[in-house]
Amino acid sequence: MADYFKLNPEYYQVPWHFTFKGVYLAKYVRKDTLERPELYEIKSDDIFVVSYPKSGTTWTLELAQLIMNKGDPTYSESESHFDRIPFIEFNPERYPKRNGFTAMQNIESPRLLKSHLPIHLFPPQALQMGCKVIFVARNPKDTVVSYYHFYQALPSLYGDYKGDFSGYLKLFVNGQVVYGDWFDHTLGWYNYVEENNGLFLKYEDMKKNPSETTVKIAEYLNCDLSDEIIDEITGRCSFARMKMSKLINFEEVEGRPFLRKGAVGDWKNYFTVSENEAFDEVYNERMKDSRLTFDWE
Ligand code: PPS
Repeated sequence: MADYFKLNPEYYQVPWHFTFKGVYLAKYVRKDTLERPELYEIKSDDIFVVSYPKSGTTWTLELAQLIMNKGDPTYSESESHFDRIPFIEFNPERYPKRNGFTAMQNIESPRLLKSHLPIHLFPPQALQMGCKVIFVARNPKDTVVSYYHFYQALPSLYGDYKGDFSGYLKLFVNGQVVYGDWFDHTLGWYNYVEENNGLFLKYEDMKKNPSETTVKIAEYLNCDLSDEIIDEITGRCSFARMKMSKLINFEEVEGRPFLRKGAVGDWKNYFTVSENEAFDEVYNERMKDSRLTFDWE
């Protein structure tokens, strides 16, 4: 990386951030369950959708929930996405109803659960019990662009980031954003999922082959669905339809839509040529021992 992404000493910090086991986090992530993950009462039939933020989590969760309900949208249409699907480590002051730890105790099994925790902070009993894990990853260039917008959309979670994209990219490359280093996060989960029969999805493949993605998730969750239901679920989870839904494209995001562009390759509108070259250098170095690859457009 040489010095290209070197942070200056006054770089932006989320005012309420903290670091736990090397990972940059913010206070909406519960500390007690990081320190004592055994507090989570995990059940062996729990199903987790895990990701680095801004990678297609909401999309994957909507697909999984409709699949688990065999295409019946009644439950998915009953309340907000964020109230239906517990986000296990989430504990926002502003939205107490969305406290994931409590919410996960109040839904029926099999429970569909969301987490952005890196693997070394994830409740280990869930892995020991063999819970199903779907990990969704997105190429890091589009991820950082989406995260940059999200920081600005939610000052109540991320503070008052007023810098430009170049400044944000530096934070991201240095792991100084909430949930930390993208490379460690993604590779940690990739290695686990590959070795332990999890399902590894890539946002770019989901965009390219949406029906195939629905089939893959259905097979992983042992749900035998007709082609008609697969098509119905895939259609309901299209970007256009999810963007229109008030239950998903939620209103609290301050003036910016949660579902923004939903595209592959938007990074080209943000990275300069030299940022792109420097990022590729970092990427090639950090990914050199992995078989994991991404599409960029
Ligand atoms: S979060 O807040 O971390 O859980 O966000 P996450 O859901 O992981 O990622 C948000 C980005 O995914 C896009 N998105 C979709 N793209 C295509 N199709 C569908 N159905 C879809 N649903 C969500 C969303 O728009 C965010 O990406 P950007 O690039 O910002 O648009």
